Amino acid sequence: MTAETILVTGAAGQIGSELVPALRNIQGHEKVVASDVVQPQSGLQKAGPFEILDVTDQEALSRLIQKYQIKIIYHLAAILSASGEKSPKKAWEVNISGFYNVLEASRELGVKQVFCPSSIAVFGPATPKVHTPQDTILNPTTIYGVSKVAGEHLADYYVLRYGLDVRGCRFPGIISNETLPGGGTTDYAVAIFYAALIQGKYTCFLKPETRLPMMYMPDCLKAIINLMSADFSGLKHHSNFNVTAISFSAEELAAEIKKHLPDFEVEYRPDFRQAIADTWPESIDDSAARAEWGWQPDFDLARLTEDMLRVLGEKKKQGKLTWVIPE
Ligand code: VAH
Repeated sequence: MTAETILVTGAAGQIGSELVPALRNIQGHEKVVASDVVQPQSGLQKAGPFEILDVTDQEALSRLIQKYQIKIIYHLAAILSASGEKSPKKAWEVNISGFYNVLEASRELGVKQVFCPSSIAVFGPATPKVHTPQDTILNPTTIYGVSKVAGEHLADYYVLRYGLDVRGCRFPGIISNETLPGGGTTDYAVAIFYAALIQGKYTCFLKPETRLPMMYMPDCLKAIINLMSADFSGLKHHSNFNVTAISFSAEELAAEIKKHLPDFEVEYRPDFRQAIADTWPESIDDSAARAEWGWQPDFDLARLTEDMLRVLGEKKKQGKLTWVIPE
């Protein structure tokens, strides 16, 4: 049987820009259609099919699914936590109406599998902060978190009502070195590496003691690919698996970087994103993912830091490490 055709929405984003190449290596370049509302920074469109797509346009989405006979959708298009607080209406439209469009088009047009990431942003002030359980109180305080809770329930409705194979993970902060993230509260943990190499100093928008669950991109891709390969009939959860790899505070990350760059300095100047981070867990219980589909992360803080500085350091040597460090 020939490999089934995949659609990735939000392909120009932090996860999409690395998931598309990973899927193309597995499925074949012509079998993975990348899409986004903007042209990607990386060469995604040169390495295989790329389409401009606004997921809030249900007709355009349906036309794309029919044009390529899409059978699997990785739906990554979303407005993240910090950006969402600046534009709640747009966040709801993209995160929920967009997801509804994907589920409805999948049901109508014979798409077999849908992946949509959820987030630790579904948790809130009433959620246990340490070793946060799989099944617990979800009282998010951001529109992003609200949209992800709604998305989890919408996905499970499509599983129960229509038997659609929908899967998702509640990702922690994702750290990566391919495409700069945009609009996230955990983005400090990416920006700090660029600042360390470009300026030798970083102004962190969270307090030094702020501890959050995090994951390196290779582990994020591993989780997505492994979950989507699991036997659906063996899953008790579907759209909302807790997954994590590490938990660290901003000052612990800074100290790990200083082991490699001893002169690196960090100043802490919390902004509105501190109030968001304060509502999220410090650590996550991901035993359900480990039990139901064998989840197991590979990168700890030391290995992540070493790899980030190696890859970004190489880009710096080639004169390709550019980024406007927001003041
Ligand atoms: C954000 N990076 O900061 C995303 C993520 C857990 C946080 O969902 O909004």
